[in-house]
Amino acid sequence: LGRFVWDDPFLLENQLTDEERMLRDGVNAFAQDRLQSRVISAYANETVDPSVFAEMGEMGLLGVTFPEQYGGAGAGYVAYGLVAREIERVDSGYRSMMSVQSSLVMYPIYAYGSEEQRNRYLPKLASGEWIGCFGLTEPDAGSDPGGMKTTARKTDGGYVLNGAKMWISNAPIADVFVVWAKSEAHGGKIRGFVLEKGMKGLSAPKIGGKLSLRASVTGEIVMDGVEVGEEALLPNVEGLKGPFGCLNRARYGIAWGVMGAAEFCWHAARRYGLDRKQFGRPLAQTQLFQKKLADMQTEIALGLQAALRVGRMLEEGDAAPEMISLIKRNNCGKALDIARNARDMHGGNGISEEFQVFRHMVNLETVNTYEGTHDVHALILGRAQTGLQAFF
Ligand code: TGC
Ligand code: FAD
Repeated sequence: LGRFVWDDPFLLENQLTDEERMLRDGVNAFAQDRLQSRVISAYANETVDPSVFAEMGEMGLLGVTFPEQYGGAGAGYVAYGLVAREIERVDSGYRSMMSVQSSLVMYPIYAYGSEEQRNRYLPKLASGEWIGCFGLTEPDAGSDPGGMKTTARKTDGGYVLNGAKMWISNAPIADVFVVWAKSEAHGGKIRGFVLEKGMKGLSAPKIGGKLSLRASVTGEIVMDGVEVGEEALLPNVEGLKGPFGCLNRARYGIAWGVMGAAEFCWHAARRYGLDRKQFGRPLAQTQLFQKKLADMQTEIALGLQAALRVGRMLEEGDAAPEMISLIKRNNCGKALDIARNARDMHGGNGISEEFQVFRHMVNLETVNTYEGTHDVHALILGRAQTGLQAFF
């Protein structure tokens, strides 16, 4: 019979290539050294350090799946997932910064952009010299992005954009804005535009009072008659499948990332239970405590195995969006449960910043909501198995 490794029950390790393991070890060292050292104070003070992007860029963590010609690492989707897992083991906000840059900004420019757009933006986004954001959500269009009000009106030399985006990661510090708008010249269809900081009429005020993801900055994007040339339009996609194509990649990365946050919480709860004694014995020697640890171990092992499977299918070109909905929904929901239980298992210490499980728990509330809420992904899966549309 084979051996049982308690923290890697299905031997995920053996299912990775040497290159993937090497990359993972490098990201783990980077995240533990450079990100872990500042996260507690960044979160407490809600300070976002834009130099995190350049540091990630230097490590080759931005756009790992893109060809080297554009500054990427030419790696696969499993490698991308492993990067997300190691970064989110420290904080969901840092993973958010990485995944928006890679999947929501670099991807649409790579997949839907012209060669000029690729050459202008991708290398600087990959190095972290430029920071990107992705504007789909609006104050009145969240789960239903098709209800967006932002418009692009055709002019002689280009377009004029009007509208407002809400809850946009990185927006206040962004240099590059990928925004989605209904274009009159294209029959009201949704089109993507690449805007740049400093354009007249473009602003990105920070959203204050955030009690989650405080190490990552979130803002609005206000477009008040922003004039752009034809070269700002992403030429090769129209309709909602444009933004959804990006979301597929980001949601997939999140499915790995949240498992990193969950692993942190699980290991912390286990360690705490071994160290802390009540009623004359370690908490970890009680049946209830062990049951909770077993549930955490089970859900994480299953969640990682599912993410790996979808990653390999993405690499083979066989992954369906519904598979991604399934793992995004399940892994976020399970990670949130695990973080809440880990918080409880730490007793009073569980609410202290020092033990970090509370921060993970509150972050995961956002991760369960953004990129399609837990319930919206249920409706996507419900539609796929009944053929019935239950959104409206
Ligand atoms: P529906 O009729 O289903 O589809 C409209 C068109 O889009 C196509 N499509 C997809 N294409 C590729 N991948 C997918 N996953 C796709 N899903 C749909 C579809 O084929 C169709 O194409 P066509 O050519 O026929 O027009 O659209 P619907 O309006 O009924 O939408 C329903 C619903 C609920 C599934 C969708 O709107 C949805 O997923 N809502 C959730 C919104 C969301 O995820 N927002 C995310 C904003 S970005 C963000 O949160 C970033 S946080 C990042 C961070 O900080 O890490
Ligand atoms: P709503 O759509 O109003 O949903 C509210 C509740 O109603 C949810 O529980 C939802 O599941 C439920 N609901 C909605 N529709 C239905 C239905 N048909 N049936 C049953 N229940 C339903 N967006 C971007 O574009 N770019 C970003 O970078 C970005 N970053 C974000 C960062 C943070 C910190 C946060 C909090 C959000 C971010 N978002 C971003 C927005 C995010 O994607 C949206 O918040 C999310 O899609 C949900 O939209 P909403 O907040 O409008 O909620």
